[in-house]
Amino acid sequence: MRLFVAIAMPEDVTERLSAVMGGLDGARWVDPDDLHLTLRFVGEVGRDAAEDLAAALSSLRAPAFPLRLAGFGHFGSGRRVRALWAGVEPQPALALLQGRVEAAARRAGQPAETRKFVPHVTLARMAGAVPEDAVAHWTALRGPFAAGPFEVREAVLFESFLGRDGPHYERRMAVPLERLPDADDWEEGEFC
Ligand code: 2AM
Repeated sequence: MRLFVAIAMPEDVTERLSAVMGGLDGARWVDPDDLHLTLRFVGEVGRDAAEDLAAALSSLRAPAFPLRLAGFGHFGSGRRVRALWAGVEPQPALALLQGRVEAAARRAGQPAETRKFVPHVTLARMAGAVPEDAVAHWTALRGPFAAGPFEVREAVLFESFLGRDGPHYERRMAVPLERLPDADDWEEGEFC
């Protein structure tokens, strides 16, 4: 099975992102329900490796945190952009979570991820040769972009199915993040 660990986007952020998606020739837009921020791509693994990964993830501890999306970016350059994405405001707790997910993957026997972590939410992958100018034009038309903040309360292990209409993802396991007690959550009398 093909696995990755990610943060799913809440509905209001999905709506904000869907509102800007479209209008770029050659772009294959991600299904809004599938929008996510990848923490660790694992790739194709057998059942034993998947079970080891799930076990390592189940012992992961990290705090919940607020996350805000901001701006657009892309991978690839010149005459060939590969992907268009929404960026993420710097958030040390996100880097901490990503580091712990990476450590869990290593404990589960996965090879180290050598690429630098560039947090992003992919909006479109390019079907043909889409030049950087076209992407810059698309970005300029949309003006400044921000969404959230929203509270990241879990990391999710997803299974990816590659189909003719693009990939489709299913949740396999949720890793809850630790929330600091919020005054609003306390029941009356809890302080005795
Ligand atoms: P992307 O959004 O930048 O394409 C599931 O495929 C997720 O894992 C995608 O969000 C994808 O990132 C990410 N990913 C990272 N490395 C990948 C790889 N080598 N192949 C496919 N997806 C990868």
